[in-house]
Amino acid sequence: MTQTVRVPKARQLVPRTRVIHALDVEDLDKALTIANAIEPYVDSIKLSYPLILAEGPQAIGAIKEAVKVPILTCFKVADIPEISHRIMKATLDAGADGVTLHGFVGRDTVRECIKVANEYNAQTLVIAEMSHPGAEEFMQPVGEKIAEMAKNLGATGIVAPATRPQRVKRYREIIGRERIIAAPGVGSQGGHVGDAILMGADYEIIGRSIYQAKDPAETAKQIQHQLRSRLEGKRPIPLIQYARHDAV
Ligand code: FNU
Repeated sequence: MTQTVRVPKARQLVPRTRVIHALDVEDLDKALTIANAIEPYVDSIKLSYPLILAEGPQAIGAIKEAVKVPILTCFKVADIPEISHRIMKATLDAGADGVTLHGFVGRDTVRECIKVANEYNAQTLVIAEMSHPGAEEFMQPVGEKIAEMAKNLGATGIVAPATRPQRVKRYREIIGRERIIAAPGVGSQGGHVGDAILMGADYEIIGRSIYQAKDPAETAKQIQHQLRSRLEGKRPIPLIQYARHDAV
């Protein structure tokens, strides 16, 4: 008898608030409280090693059940294709709607990850250039090639640094309007709210500035106001699929 395998349907990223919250706390109860409180002000919640190593992969499903927005996992997959395949599958089976993966490992791994993600209708964000200063050393010189590869292999989008908004602009030129750009580095890493979006990013990823705040929900709300007024100063906030890279 053949068994029907139930493939979970991934939630899709939709740009409403243009903020992805990096919920890098290490306690599930705390994560659930924050996730519930900040949900109205974010388009997605991104989970990573701090929470999953402390609470196990079931934390992905627990957070997903508590909110309606898509859950991204930021495991930054960077292994040989065979192992990356298994990491992707395990992550998506645990309930992730999208994943980050590294591009520097090359197209065979990236292709394999995208193939697995497509089976789940899940999103893939290929890291082209990271946001910390050290990324200028090895990643920046190859970042544009990585972005090009991600585009050609059909990734959902790329990760580019909000700490260097001019680089975001360059990456938008490379990947065109069909792919998304998520930009971490806002707040704690020094990037200003709105800079990356004005340079063509679709989303800004914000972690510590929200979850370490005294009142994460109030802070996320204020960030949303700040973002809207910054974007409105330039042009009406475009709640469309893709940001325009020629906005400034
Ligand atoms: P916050 N992150 C990042 N830079 O910061 N995935 C990258 O280039 C990248 C990331 C993640 O600084 C980081 O792991 F590819 O507290 C963290 O989860 O606002 C979040 O983005 C930034 O968190």
